[in-house]
Parts: sequence; C-alpha cells; structure tokens
Amino acid sequence: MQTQVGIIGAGPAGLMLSHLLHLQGIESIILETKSRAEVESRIRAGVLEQGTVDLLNSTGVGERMMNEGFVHEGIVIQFNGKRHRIDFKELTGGKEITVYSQHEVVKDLLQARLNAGGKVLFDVKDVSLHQIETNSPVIRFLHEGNQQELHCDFIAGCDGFHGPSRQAIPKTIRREKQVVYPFSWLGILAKTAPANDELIYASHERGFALLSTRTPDIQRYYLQVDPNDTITDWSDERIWQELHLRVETNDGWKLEEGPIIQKNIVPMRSFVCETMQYGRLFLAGDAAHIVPPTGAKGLNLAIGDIQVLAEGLKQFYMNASEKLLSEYSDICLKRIWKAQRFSKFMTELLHRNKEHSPFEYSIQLADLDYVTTSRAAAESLAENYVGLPVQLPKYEFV
Ligand code: RFL
Ligand code: PHB
Repeated sequence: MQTQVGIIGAGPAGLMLSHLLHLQGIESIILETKSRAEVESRIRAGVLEQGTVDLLNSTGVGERMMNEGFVHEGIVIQFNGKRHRIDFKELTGGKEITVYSQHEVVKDLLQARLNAGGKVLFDVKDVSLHQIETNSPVIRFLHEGNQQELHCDFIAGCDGFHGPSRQAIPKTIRREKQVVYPFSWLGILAKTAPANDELIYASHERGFALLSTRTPDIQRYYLQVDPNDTITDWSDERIWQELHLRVETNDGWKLEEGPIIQKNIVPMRSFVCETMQYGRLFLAGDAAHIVPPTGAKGLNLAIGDIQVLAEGLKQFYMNASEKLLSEYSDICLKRIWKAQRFSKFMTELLHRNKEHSPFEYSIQLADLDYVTTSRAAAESLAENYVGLPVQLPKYEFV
C-alpha cells in the first residue's frame, strides 16, 4: 500500500489533516485502531474557538455545526454562590465560541472524507513506525488478519496521548514536560433542559463543577473528584447531590435533575512533547500535548497544529519547499505553550486543591475576585478563551 501522507489516528486531528490535504490534491490514508462506531460516539470536547469554526466552514464541513451548534457570547464564573459573566463579545471586539460536540465534528469530517473517496481503515492493530529518518517511511499494521505495510513520504502521528507515534521519536531527542493535577473530572450526560444559556464554571470549597450543554435535551456536566475515585464511587444520587451543592446560588437558583445516560472519569494533566517532529514524522494534537479541559483548548490546539502541518505539506508538494515543515514544531509550540499557560491558569483558578495552604486558598479567591472585577484581567481571560490566532510565516517563492 502506498500514499503521500500516512496518517495514524482518525480523531479530529487526523481527519482534519486528511480533509485539508485532499482539498490541496494531496493523497493520504488514515489508519485507526477503533471501529467507526466507536470513533463517532466518543464523548469528549464541546467548545470550538472561532478559528476552528471558521476553518470548518471555509472547508465545507460546517453546515451541521452552523445548524445544530450553539453560539455563546460569554461564560459565567461562579464563586461564593454568586455568578459573574465574562462577556467575550464585548471584551474581545466581537469574538464568540460555539458549543458543538467533538464527536459530531468527527462525524462531519469522516463523512466528507468518505464522500470524496478518502481511504480510512478502521480496526487496525499493532501499528508500528519504521524508517522515519529516511524519505520513505513505512507504517506496519495488522488489518483483517493480514500484516500490511503503508509506504509514504510523510507520517502524521495523530494517534492521541496513548498512541505509538510519539514513542517512535528516540528518547534522547524527545523532551517531555508535564504536570499531573491532584484531581480528576467526572463527566456526565443527563437528559434534561439546559441549566443556563452559557457555560457555568463554578468554584466551590467542595470542588469545581462545570455546567455545559450538548443539545436542547442533553446536558454535559462535570465535577472535580478525587484522582483515585472510580465510577462505582459515584452513584447518580451522589452526583446530583454534589452538583446541587456546588452550582446552586445564594439567590435561590436550583439545578434541574434528569436521567444520567453516560458517566466517565478523566485524569487532569498538562503535557508537552518537544520536539513535535523527527525526520519524516510529525506529531499533531493530543499525541504531542495534553491540556486539562478547564480552558477548553485540546481540540482547538489539535486543529491549530493541523493548519500548520497541512500548509507545510502543501508548500512541500506545490513549491518543493521544506522550509515551513522544518519549522513546524517551533511554530506550533509557541501557540501550544500559551494555551498550556491559560489551561493551567483556569485549572488553578477554579479547582479546590487540598494540598494548598489557607494562604494559597485566599490568593485563589483573590484571583477569582480579580478576574471578575478588573476589565484588564477579564479581557485577558476572554482573549485566551476565544483563542489566540494560528500564526503562519509568509514566504516568498520564486
Ligand atoms: P484523539 O481525539 O485522541 O484521536 C486520536 C485517535 O487515534 C486513535 N489511535 C490509534 N490509531 C491507530 N493506531 C494506534 N495505535 C492508535 N492509538 C490511538 C484513537 O483511537 C483516536 O481515534 O486526538 P486528537 O485527534 O489529537 O484530538 C484531540 C482531542 O480529542 C482532545 O484534545 C479534546 O477532546 C480535549 N478536550 C477538549 N478540547 C477542546 O478544545 N474543548 C473542550 O471543551 C474539551 N473538553 C476534552 C474536553 C477532553 C476530555 N477528555 C475526555 C480528555 C473534555 C474532556 C472530558
Ligand atoms: C464540554 O462541553 O465538554 C466542555 C466545555 C468546556 C470545558 C470543557 C468541556 O472547559
């Protein structure tokens, strides 16, 4: 089997890359370890930055998002039982975010690839990367019981945090930096009406809670839990009890309950792999970096990487230039570190850290007061939340 770009992983990063390459006339094949049904039903992110929305629209895959997604002009930050609105539109000169499920983005991208005759192999096993230091790398894998080889010009490692691509970069070259937080998120999907028309980030002395949404009938709520907790520790009754305590306000606002149709626990981590490229292998998205979800940045960062990589590959094939590809990691990491900074800031602002002293907790409350009363602080939060631009250098070709 042969293609120009071999892509490992059919998450948002891999699918978006394949889609953008196709629009430039560049061939790719995607190898995915899960089934199509699993990929299309994996419940994850919900917040799309304006830049992500614009890219989906300008490349013809935004129609359902525009019909079914919710545009939010701000968020609410709650502490001491009081709500404070951060008005993105006003603070950023008109920018907004869109709430639309990641698995719906994945469905839209996958449909676009399949409609265009794109090749996506699901249920592949034992994926391994070879000859990445050469101009003809190879991916070996097992598909439908047969050992296969995919020969390509480049490999895009879009296989998430646990995939094999990052490990293919020699340990002596890779520098991995991380923070593991002393808490996790318990996420639920509940059949009930939206709690509010904007997301509520609630900081409470019992722990953080987030009220987000999916559809007019299904809501996505999160609770900060102990990192050692398992899902069996959290009965539906306990989840509702804790949500009531953390999100209800002093002025009598009450949260409506509904049947819980899905629940899971995710650990919280900040992680960056430097470098994101080695020979003909390029890492993108969660394969190279993880952010705690408090800043809603993971999916948007993945899409940002892909914009740089797709442009670099276009310049390689159209202009015979390797310049942008050679700078891929440096360009992406500038934006990634700013998103890391913001995600860590939001996480520390909103979560209750039991390891903190009373002094540190008082500083945290002062920070909450500051971002909700100072225009300068609110502007900074808003600018980062709606997303910093993807900056591509301009090259002249002769
Ligand atoms: P993905 O989505 O993990 O996709 C990787 C794909 O690679 C496949 N794979 C392999 N394929 C072949 N061979 C192998 N050996 C393979 N190993 C793995 C996997 O099956 C999968 O299909 O990575 P990608 O594409 O980089 O996308 C990243 C995003 O998924 C992630 O950053 C976001 O979901 C993070 N995130 C959020 N991001 C936002 O921008 N806004 C949010 O509101 C937001 N909320 C969240 C989140 C992540 C969460 N969890 C579950 C960690 C909320 C949560 C709870
Ligand atoms: C979500 O809707 O899943 C969501 C929203 C905002 C976040 C994280 C997750 O910060």
